Amino acid sequence: MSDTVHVLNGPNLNLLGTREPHLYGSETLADVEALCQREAERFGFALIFRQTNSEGALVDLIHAARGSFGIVLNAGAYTHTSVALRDAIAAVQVPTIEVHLSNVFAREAFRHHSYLSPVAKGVICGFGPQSYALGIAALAGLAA
Ligand code: CA2
Repeated sequence: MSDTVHVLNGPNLNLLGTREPHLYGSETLADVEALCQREAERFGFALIFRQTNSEGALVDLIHAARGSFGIVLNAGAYTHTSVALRDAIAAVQVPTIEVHLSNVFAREAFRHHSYLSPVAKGVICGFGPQSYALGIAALAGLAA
């Protein structure tokens, strides 16, 4: 439990690799999971990797991460809208790294604001699937 990292994915990320490759690349969510599995093993973490399209279910997945080592969270569009997710992150008191595949600051203005960043340990964006690997490495760095 305390050596487990939860990688949580929000809406539409199940479509990765099937549409909009110019924005999100050609790797699928299964490819991202495999990358996270390799990175987690490198640091001796157990990995729980989940995706949901539902805001409430994502709140439940954050609650389920209570007592774990950390969370790597790509909340997708809920990043820019959800007070519920922000409150869940603050409530569980688990170090949470907010990640994005794309550089949200190079995109539309509405993507520049995140409700989650103020309660996240840190934010990584713009590196494609590598953002997730960097998120896991960042959590591992907290132990050092
Ligand atoms: O860059 C990211 O990782 C985002 O979190 C992705 C979200 C977007 O709303 C955020 O602003 C930035 C969108 C995820 C949608 O994923 C798709 C993947 C393939 C095809 C269509 C959507």
